Amino acid sequence: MKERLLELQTEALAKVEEASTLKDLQDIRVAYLGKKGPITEVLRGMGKLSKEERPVIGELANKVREAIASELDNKKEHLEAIELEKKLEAETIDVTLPGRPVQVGGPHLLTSIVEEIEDLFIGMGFEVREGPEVETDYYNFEALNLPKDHPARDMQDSFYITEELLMRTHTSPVQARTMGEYQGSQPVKMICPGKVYRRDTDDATHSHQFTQVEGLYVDKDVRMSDLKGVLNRFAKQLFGEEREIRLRPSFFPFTEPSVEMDISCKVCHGHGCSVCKGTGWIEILGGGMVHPRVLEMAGYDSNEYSGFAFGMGPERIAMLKYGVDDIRHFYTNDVRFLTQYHKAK
Ligand code: 2NL
Repeated sequence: MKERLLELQTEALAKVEEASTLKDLQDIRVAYLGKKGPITEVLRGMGKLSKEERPVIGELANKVREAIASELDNKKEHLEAIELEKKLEAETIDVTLPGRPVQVGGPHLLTSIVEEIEDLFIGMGFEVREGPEVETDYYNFEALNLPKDHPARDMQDSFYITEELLMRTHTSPVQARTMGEYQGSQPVKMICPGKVYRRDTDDATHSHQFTQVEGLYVDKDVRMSDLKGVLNRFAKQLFGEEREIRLRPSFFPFTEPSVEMDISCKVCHGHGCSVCKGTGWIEILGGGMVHPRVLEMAGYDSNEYSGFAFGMGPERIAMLKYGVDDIRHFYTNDVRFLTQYHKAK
């Protein structure tokens, strides 16, 4: 029996030595130390032994069992360490690999243009003001010399909400509100950018919702030459110092006299091409001297105060500056269009 136990120990230790996986070790543990294993079997047969032999064999069997168990534990620790090492190796991060590009957003072309226009006028001492998009009939029309029966109201088919409320058709009501607040007590020098709404069928050059930037300068002794000087600086800074401007007579109900401003065509330098339709000039905005009735309605004495006003469409400005051929590009938000202008300035 003693020999059998020592034989089992040698055999088991040899197998532990050979084992290369944790599963091998588990199998060896079950085979040698399990309930149905050979050592348990030896211990079961101890009943047949003499009184003197029994403690000797019992002690040896326990020693053999401990020796195998201890070797199994050692080997297990060793295999686990190797496995961990392998896992760490497999999971190493190669920091020298190229990174995955991330899609970065940027300002919308319209936002960039409006901000550029704002910066130009801030530089000439204008204040930026905003106002409501849902307006009263009074501020949108009446205060701008467009009484209820005025034929010019037909020109601007509007989105009405009630008889008295509508989506503003221009940003002028923001200026009428500002003048109305001051009631002739101080000068006004402001621009107002924002969304405006008109009942129109959308196509390449029309949109039922678009943006406008209007400007107003009211003070003592403001003249048409001040308007021309401010707009000339604006046009040259936005489109290039080599561009020229010209003013043509026009009509708006809220200005008298009224003008339209053109800039010289960059493509043909004034000789005539398809961009300027053969004229050498491109129309970019309208303006004029604030109508005395508009000043009076806001509480300004038109004998003491005068002013100029102008309005432009940033979509049109951006289309001219960047050669965009369809106004709908600003609103359909195709990323292939939008991302082209992320670095534009
Ligand atoms: C255009 C023309 C214009 C104005 C806007 C204005 C505002 C006040 C008083 C007088 Cl409070 N006028 N605004 C004047 C003339 C033209 O806009 O073609 N806009 C896109």
